[in-house]
Amino acid sequence: MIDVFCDSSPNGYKVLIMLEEIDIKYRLVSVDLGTDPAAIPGFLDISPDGKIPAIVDHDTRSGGEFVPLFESGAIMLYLAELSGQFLPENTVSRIEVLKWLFWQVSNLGPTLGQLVHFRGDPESPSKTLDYFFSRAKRLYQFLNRELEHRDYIAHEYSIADMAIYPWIAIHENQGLNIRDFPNLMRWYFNMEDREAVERAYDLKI
Ligand SMILES: N[C@@H](CCC(=O)N[C@@H](CS)C(=O)NCC(=O)O)C(=O)O
Repeated sequence: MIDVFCDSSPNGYKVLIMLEEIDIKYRLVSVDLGTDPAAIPGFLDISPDGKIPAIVDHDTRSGGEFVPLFESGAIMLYLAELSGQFLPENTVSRIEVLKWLFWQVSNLGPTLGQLVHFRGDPESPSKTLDYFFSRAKRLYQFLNRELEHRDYIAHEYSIADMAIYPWIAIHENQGLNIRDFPNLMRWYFNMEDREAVERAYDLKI
């Protein structure tokens, strides 16, 4: 059994989509980030900086140890290795997926996260808003170009698509119109139609 500490934010949904895709039992522990993280039993033992998502695998599948993990990219990788799904074995295909996964956690997520943060603060300077908006638009344009000749970002459906989707799902909060990016929009609606994605977003968190 895997415990998943999560809230309804993009970093959390990445992990929930993956868990819904694979056949592994999990228990969702809802985390209200507005409250004291120390009040959530076990949370800071798994995620000492109080961030979600975090998981602990109580089964001793991986070498006889419990596995506590924070950082969504590491969690996605762990679940892919555990299930043997959504991360190809072949080195060239595997590294392609990891390239996009690292790109998501180091570039797409932080940029779009900052944009959403500053857009939500009425005191944000327009210079800051303009900066993050232009960086975000560039990332959307990049994804749109990359998806022109393929259905999924690393060719086959993978943990990289699952990591990217929740950030694009909140495009309205970023002031971006998905219809301005037709290849990205096609990918987005494909993703939205997946049963595992629907189930993840239907969860009561
Ligand atoms: N790089 C981390 C980011 C995790 C993160 O920033 N999570 C946010 C919610 S989306 C959080 O826990 N924020 C609470 C805080 O910063 O105290 C990951 O990909 O897991």
